Amino acid sequence: MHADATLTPNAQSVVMPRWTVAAVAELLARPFADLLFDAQRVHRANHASNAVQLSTLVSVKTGGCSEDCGYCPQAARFHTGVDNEAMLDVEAVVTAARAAKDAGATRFCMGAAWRGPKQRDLEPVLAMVREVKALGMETCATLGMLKDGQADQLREAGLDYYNHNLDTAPEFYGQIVSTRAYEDRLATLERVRGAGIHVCCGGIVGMGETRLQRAGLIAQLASLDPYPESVPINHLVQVEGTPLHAALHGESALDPLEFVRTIAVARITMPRTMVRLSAGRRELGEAVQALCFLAGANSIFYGDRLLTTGNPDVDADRALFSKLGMVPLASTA
Ligand code: SAM
Ligand code: DTB
Ligand code: SF4
Repeated sequence: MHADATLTPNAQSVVMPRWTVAAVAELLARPFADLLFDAQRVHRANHASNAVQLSTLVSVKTGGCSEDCGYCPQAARFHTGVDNEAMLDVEAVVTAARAAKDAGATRFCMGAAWRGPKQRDLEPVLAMVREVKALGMETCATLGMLKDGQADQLREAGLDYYNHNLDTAPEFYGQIVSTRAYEDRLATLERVRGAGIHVCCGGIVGMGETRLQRAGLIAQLASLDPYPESVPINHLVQVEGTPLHAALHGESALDPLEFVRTIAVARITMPRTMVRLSAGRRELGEAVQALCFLAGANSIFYGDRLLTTGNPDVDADRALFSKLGMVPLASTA
């Protein structure tokens, strides 16, 4: 597929072509129709056209987080109206997973508002993973930074994917989060890979980053070796009380076409990955989402809630798929 000069990254290795920030920035700057055309071509060469993978999220431990991620309603230090709740019990999670499966989701992702799990926190999550896996669903968890051995325990329990986002370019990260470093994220991703768990890793756009910084995020993701199996691209959901809410930050929302470009570039640089249209779908509306699918997105978070914020309801998504002639992807579990 790299025969076309417009799709050629700066190859540093025969096995894994490396994408430089400059090469990704060049892609982002292409005429919109050319970019989408190439993204759709890469998409069709690597995936079923018109198929969308459905992942449902549940927050198994909400709020009270010790970290200071500027976008996040669950950080204890921001006054967002999200309370520090107790962990859900295993039965409640299994009930939610069964409902998600019945609604057509193939993957179930369990999220926790932690810097990382303590061993006593991990035990109930391992039970959740075992039971959700037993339903015949793909399992995913996002629990923050993992210590040595924790990824192996998750793998043994039956975890298929671990979500851990790089979120933005390395040089912008310090302006968004101060309680941990980019390198900490990369270290957890290595532990996840080392344990044989599939990597789900993406980021957020619309946080006031420059286009070059968006290119920096995509270049980082595409240069992970191998690149992630799933790449969630979130559009910042501005939550009142967080530092990145416009009222405090003064940032205007990102141009939706720039969001579509980011999706297209993720597709081109990571041809085989599942590009997930993630947070912010409600705000994007149907037309922009349709452009995102054309740009190569082939997965969504499906269900009425994300973790603490809203998502299009299941009926609205079904109606959208029907309008677009799209069909849910069958389970690969
Ligand atoms: N605490 C764990 C961690 O930070 O890795 C897992 C849960 S955390 C909520 C998962 C991801 O949700 C973040 O990395 C970020 O990409 C996304 N996220 C959180 N708040 C968001 C918001 N307001 N808008 C868009 N994405 C958001
Ligand atoms: C991801 O990249 N996005 C999801 C999931 N992984 C865990 C989370 C989005 C959270 C949006 C804000 C909220 O609902 O709290
Ligand atoms: Fe905590 Fe994760 Fe939110 Fe950061 S993104 S404040 S680590 S829940």
